[in-house]
Amino acid sequence: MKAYDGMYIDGAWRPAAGPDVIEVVDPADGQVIATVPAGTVEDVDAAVRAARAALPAWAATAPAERAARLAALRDVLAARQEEIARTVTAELGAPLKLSQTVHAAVPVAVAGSYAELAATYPFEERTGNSTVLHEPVGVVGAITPWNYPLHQIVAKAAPALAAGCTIVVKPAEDTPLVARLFAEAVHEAGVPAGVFNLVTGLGPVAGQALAEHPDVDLVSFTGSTAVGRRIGAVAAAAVKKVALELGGKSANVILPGADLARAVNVGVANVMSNSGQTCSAWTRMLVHRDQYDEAVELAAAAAAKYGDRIGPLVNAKQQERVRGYIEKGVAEGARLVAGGPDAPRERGCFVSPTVFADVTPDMTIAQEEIFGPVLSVLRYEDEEDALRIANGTVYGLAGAVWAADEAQATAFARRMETGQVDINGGRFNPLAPFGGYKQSGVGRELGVHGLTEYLQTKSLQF
Ligand code: TXE
Repeated sequence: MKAYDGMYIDGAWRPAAGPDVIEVVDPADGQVIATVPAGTVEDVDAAVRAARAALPAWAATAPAERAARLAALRDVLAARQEEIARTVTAELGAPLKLSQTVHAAVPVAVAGSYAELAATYPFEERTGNSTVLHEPVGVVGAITPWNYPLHQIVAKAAPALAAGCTIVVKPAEDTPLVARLFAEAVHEAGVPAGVFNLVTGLGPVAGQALAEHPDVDLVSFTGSTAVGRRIGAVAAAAVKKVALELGGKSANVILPGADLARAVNVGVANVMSNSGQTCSAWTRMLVHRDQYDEAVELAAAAAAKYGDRIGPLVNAKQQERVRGYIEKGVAEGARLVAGGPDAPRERGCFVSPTVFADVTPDMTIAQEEIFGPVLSVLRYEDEEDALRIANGTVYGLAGAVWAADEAQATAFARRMETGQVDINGGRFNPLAPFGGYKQSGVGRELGVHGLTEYLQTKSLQF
């Protein structure tokens, strides 16, 4: 057990203002692996002041210099990938292979993409008799969740830095250790003091103080819809900018003629990966009634193969919550074909990979975000019915369409009310914008669209 102290503020690890600490628990066995300081309003205020003081100089740096720092950051993250992967496995519980290939690898790609964008983005352009300047929004307050703990930080910090903003990050209480590693990486990359700051702490204390701080110009939040709504209200009251990346209930639509086995297997893998703790997970599989029974059989078999290899959930609270949803699915009449609300194990926050058949669109498990390894398989009559079901939730974050004919899948995807759709499996693209329609959020992350969230526009008329 290691007791870390200090918050990364103004380029150095400074003692926290108060004595309280947060215990970091390995959810695979319940052991406390570390403690970090629980930041207070005072710590947040010190960090925001440092970010404000550093803003004018950083905003005025040449984009090429910001690009150089981001390239250095990418290189440090790449060099420390194994350490990052082991840290994510310890505090999140993700299997080491997933931590290596996703949790540690994706941030390298994202940091690299912003090194390039900082160098190439037209921060100044001409239109008619005007020069349009794309200037940094200012001081960013970033509040991030634990599910992809490093990615969520990099997806905010990298574009903020590329834009010329300074930033204070409040990471999730479950996963502060990889956030500390990131602060070390920023330091090693030669980012000037005060440009990036880290305050560990509880959401309702440090998170709220950051969202409410009058000297924060933009709050960028990823997490639950309930907290997102509160942060949106706080930002609206202060007329400050806000970006929200919230929940999802994405549809995986398998059209007749698609490669059913592939669509089902990839679909199940998508939901089980990271133990289902992915906001964009395709948690509703939509299958034509003629292929429904076959799809259910394939999905149940695929899920049964995973077992505990998917890893535990992040904490006991999430485990309870997911088990509650599984019980609700059973109570509302869905048919369990894999997994189920098994009793809590002696050790670890595990939930078995679970598949429900005979799920109807109005059931709770077809409407609410479960955030666990739980797939609902729904039946549709025809394409219009599939579209109605796919669009029939308050969310709209991601989705998938499978068809023999790519044009048919694309035509369907165009009619989906959602921010991102994978056609016949898709492939991750760090430059593609990511974010929600409807209650899945406000704003976009990644690529050039992610960068523009951190910019504001000024025009000079001549
Ligand atoms: O989220 P919270 P939780 C969803 C998912 C999950 C549910 C609950 O459905 O089951 O949310 O997870 C900080 N003011 N997602 O409880 O509480 C908190 O410290 C300011 C979807 O972990 O929203 C953390 O840093 N900040 C999701 C962050 O908000 C506050 C990822 C997220 O925690 C705060 C995670 C407050 N009053 C959960 N209260 C996604 N979209 O990817 C908490 N926080």
